[in-house]
Amino acid sequence: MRSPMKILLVAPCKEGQVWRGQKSHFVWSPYSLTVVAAHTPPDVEVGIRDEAVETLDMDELAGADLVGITALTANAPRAYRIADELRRRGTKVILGGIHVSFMPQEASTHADSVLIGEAEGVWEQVCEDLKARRPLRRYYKAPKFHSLENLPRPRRDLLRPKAYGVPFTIMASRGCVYDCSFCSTTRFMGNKFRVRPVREVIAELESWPGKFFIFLDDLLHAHRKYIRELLTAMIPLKKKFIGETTINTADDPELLDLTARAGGLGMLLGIESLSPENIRDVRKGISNKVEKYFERIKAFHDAGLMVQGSFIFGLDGDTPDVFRKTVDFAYEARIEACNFAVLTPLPGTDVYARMHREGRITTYDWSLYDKLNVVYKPKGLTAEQLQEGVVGAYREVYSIAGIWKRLPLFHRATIPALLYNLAYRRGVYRGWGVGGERAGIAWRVPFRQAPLERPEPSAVAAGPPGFDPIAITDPVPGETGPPVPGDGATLQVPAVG
Ligand code: B12
Ligand code: SF4
Repeated sequence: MRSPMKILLVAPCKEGQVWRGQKSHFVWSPYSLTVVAAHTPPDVEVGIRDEAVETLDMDELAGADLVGITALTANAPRAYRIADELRRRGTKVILGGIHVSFMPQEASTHADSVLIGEAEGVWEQVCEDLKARRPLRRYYKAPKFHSLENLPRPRRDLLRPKAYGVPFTIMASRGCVYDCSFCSTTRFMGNKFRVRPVREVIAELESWPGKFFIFLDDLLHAHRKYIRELLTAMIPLKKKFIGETTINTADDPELLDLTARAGGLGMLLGIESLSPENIRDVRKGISNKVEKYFERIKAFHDAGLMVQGSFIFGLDGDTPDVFRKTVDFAYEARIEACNFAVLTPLPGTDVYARMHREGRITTYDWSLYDKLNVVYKPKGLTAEQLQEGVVGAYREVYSIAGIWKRLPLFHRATIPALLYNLAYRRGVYRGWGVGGERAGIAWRVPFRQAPLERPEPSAVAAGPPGFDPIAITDPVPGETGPPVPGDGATLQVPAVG
């Protein structure tokens, strides 16, 4: 009898990543691959290998019938290196995930096959082709967004939960009705919310004996009726969670209260900028009213929820004083945790399309597209000011004095906020990989350090192969094969703005 087909799924971790091989709060279990594994037919053996927590055994991978590798933009070069090595050894490789979905032609130079978009309903076809020993198609792509009902349970049993700082993550909904210019979620997951049945989410949460988990939903509170139902059903579970939502959720204090009663500890809010012009420019004006920031953040605090404020530096309206103003705002509003992101032209976003068109992208080294490195020419400040500024802002808010100034006092969130800040501080002061191969240097030296080297724009190629700035399309018409059945909305291909 022939032994079953074996597929190994790999989560790569980029070189120099400070959390690689560590059990830190920043190491979350790889939800995407547990989802892909769940759609693998039962007669195919499947395993998950996560480079964040283990060293890849290339001999083991080379022995599989197929290796599937996931890739965000920042770790795409690492994914490609693993893929190249395996193909050199004669192993079939398929790439999937958000980066390769927007850059399929680039990806296909490193793999036998590329799965574009979500895997549900398409991965089964890949497995069928493999089992039938048919040649894999160059591209697989679902013609429609798949329904989120009756999905198989993600295969978390293939992971070692003890290896992770955050062993359990879950997604209750996909898609986003907004379309911020720096984000590709709407294009990747659709501009309508798709939600999973409440009972299925609850059953999944009940299967996890641990207490703490993270909602991966981009916009947890978007579908108000649904989230009320879900949060209400969660109360008896007595779990604790954090998630992500928009700041205007504050206008519904009852919902914030329900979130806290359901176990919510805090919410990540995309505050993005203190400048109304920037907010308008990035198309976030519907949810973000700059003049209401203080009162809205206070509403989260009043409900007993911590706020993790996410800010973008380097927007076209930013000038060198943006760092000082933002840090002071974080103190004044007592934002318990701060994320500072360098504006990054990620494939699939309008920012990418515009920067590329304007010739402002200074490197296509994807490993630097981690929102900590400057990869474009900013407008109101220099690349060096931006690079130094983000490092300086991080160092300041996560200094002991900076943590003290933001910590909620005499509040149910005081201890969790302190622990979170200390963990974050460790990441900040250990380097986080700013500067790619020069990982950590910028972070260890005083704030005003020499600018990082950047290639001259003239040295930058016209763009990577198959460059298509924002659309998920059939890269080569006809090569994705016949449509795969699915339901839900059709994958939209927005006009290039
Ligand atoms: C969890 C998460 C992380 C985790 C990832 C690790 C982990 N173990 O989970 C952490 C916290 C480390 C992380 C870090 C970062 N993240 Co992040 N993250 C997410 C988040 C919230 C959820 C990802 C997820 O599980 N989605 C749910 C699954 C079901 O969707 P999926 O991952 O797309 O997988 C589906 C398909 O893509 C496909 N698929 C995926 N992989 C594979 C592999 C194969 C073989 C196949 C066949 C199919 C396939 O099938 C899946 C099921 O349909 C997303 C937001 C989002 N909406 O996805 C952002 C997101 C992926 N992150 C993003 C970014 C920008 C980052 C950071 C650069 C900075 C940051 N923090 O914002 C860093 C980069 C880290 C690094 N150096 O590599 C962007 C990615 C944009 C891009 N082009 O890369 C996203 C989309 C957020 C956004 N809206 O902009 N992130
Ligand atoms: S940043 Fe948030 S609100 Fe804006 S499009 Fe992305 S997921 Fe939606």
